[in-house]
Amino acid sequence: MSHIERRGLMLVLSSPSGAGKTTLARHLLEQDGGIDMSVSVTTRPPRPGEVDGRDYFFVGKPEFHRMEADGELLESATVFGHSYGTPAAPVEHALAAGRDILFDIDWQGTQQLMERRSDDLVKVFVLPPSAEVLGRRLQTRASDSAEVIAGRMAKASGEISHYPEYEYVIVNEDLDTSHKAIADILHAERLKRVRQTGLAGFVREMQAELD
Ligand SMILES: Nc1nc2c(ncn2[C@@H]2O[C@H](COP(=O)(O)OP(=O)(O)O)[C@@H](O)[C@H]2O)c(=O)[nH]1
Ligand SMILES: [Mg+2]
Repeated sequence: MSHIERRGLMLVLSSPSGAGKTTLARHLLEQDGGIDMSVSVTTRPPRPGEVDGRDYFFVGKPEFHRMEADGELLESATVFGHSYGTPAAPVEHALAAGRDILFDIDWQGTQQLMERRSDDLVKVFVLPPSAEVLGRRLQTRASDSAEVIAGRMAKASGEISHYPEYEYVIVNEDLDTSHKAIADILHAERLKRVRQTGLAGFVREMQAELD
């Protein structure tokens, strides 16, 4: 990237459960020093290995509702019977500082962000390569009960139907290829003229020297 000042962007990754979105998100965060994860609040109980404040902020229903009522959430939605939401303050700080933010949120949250922040939004949908692979991935995720897995399978088709609301679609067949696709999207989006807020001044100075 050039030294020209820019406004951060909001990269949204959505997909049905089991498409590999979380793996892709983790990899991107490791590889790219310019993007931070938006850590959501949820009323879902933590899974084994999940860390409060890293994977999610795990809160009770009263606290979730308070945050909602106080306008602390940029968006919120109910997914598989639990509430999820994006704390607004860290997002605003990061964007103003020219950092990008990655969101692992569903289509409902993406629609809300579109209403409020469409200029800053870059939307990527991740599809599994096949129904079979999706089913296998959900089954090997041992931390969920059979009941939960069956529920997720049944909902996958409905979630997948939202892919046309996204600008980019990645069919996650091969992880390396998908990692590269996301990095390419991010690089191109960062170069968009409207995001390079320092451009006008930069060009003006150049012209002053040239004239
Ligand atoms: N709208 C919205 N969706 C979220 C948020 N956080 C997580 N989600 C979505 O909720 C769904 C369930 O997430 P999770 O409980 O971690 O299970 P997963 O499906 O195994 O990733 C996923 O589709 C996430 O993208 C949030 O803050 N807002
Ligand atoms: Mg996930």
